Amino acid sequence: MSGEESSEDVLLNLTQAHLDIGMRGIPVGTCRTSSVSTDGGVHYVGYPIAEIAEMDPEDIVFLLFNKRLPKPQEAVDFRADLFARATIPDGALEVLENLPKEGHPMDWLSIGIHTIGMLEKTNDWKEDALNLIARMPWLMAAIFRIRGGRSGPVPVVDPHIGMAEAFVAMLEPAAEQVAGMVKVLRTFLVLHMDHGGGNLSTFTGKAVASGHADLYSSMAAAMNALSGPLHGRANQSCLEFVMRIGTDDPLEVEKFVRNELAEKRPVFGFGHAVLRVEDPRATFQFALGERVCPNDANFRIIRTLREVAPRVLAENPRISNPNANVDIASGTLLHHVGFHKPDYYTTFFGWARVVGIGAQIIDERTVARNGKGVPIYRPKYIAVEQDRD
Ligand code: AMX
Repeated sequence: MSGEESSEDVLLNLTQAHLDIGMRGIPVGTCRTSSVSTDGGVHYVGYPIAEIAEMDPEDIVFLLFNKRLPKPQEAVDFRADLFARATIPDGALEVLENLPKEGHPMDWLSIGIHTIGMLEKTNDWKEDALNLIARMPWLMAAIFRIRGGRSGPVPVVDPHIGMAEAFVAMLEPAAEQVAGMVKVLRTFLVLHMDHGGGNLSTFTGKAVASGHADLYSSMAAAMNALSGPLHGRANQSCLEFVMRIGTDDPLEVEKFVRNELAEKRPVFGFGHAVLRVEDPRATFQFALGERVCPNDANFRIIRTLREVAPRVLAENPRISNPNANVDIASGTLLHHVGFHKPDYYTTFFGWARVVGIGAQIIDERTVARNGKGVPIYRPKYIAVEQDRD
């Protein structure tokens, strides 16, 4: 904007080329839970993600809701409150048992959230958000079990063992798989809980909530947004992509990457809309993989990809960030510990995001404008004149 130009002038002078850009970079609100910088990645309430990645997921829920980490007694009390909410409304299991198995697990997650809301919403934003977070391990386990052919009640597990721990226990995997699954899932949840305000699913959830749809309906909408292949479903696509490569030989990997680009297909696990360095969440997961599964076949491939792909992608000046993003390693880690079906990976992402989106909806609905809440979203679309016949 020049010195003399008012914001109204700028608006009047907007052209179609300024507008059909998916609102990239246009400020539309405020976010109290997290921020994303081009060189530092995501920070939760000011904490760089790598600093808190191995904390208990429950403490990060507290952080995002209360904008500070809990003191020791507060952490105990918060867990007690959260886990007391882990009751499942009658009828929810029956609805899930009757869903078409052909549907994507993300569709099940969205319908599951909607169903729990229909059965038990309180219409208090915070109560509903905390209740849903507490019920997510059960909902996730129910989806995994029913789709996997195990109908009937989900085993009753003491929720106090922790969110990730309870979900894994409800799945009843082989005893030797439990520790690995819990370790990778706890970190996955923390890394994916929030990512600023403008990503599509968070924006969608807040937009729907701005019309005073309830928390569950808003969250189901957010999950539908997350399910797209350009958004949350990229973590599924990324492992499928890695499996297609099938070799960790650097020359072969480079040939594969170049061929994908020539065929106009994305090199999954690289690039970012905001970041201009490797995503710290990718850096963290690579370090975790070196500890957990250094010789895993997929891990060896992504280790080579991390060396090769940025160099090849950087040859194209249009690509703003040729470095690894969060999706490069999460599927490999989940696969290694026993979650073998990539089409379920976005549900883990959704589970984690329920926390950040829930916290952001509460902020917009009950904190913004001195508690009055942000008004209903109503952006302006500029009409484009069409020729009449
Ligand atoms: N492979 C191939 N082409 C890529 C690319 C990649 N990894 N990253 C960017 N490009 C292309 C874009 O498609 C775009 O092409 P166009 O000019 O023909 O439309 C051009 O480079 C410029 O893109 P950009 O400004 O650098 O990024 P963007 O904001 O448009 O897109 C992203 C960001 C993540 C969608 C893109 O980098 C991509 O498609 N990556 C591969 C898929 C992937 O890993 N997705 C996970 C995203 C993780 C996350 O953000 N959560």
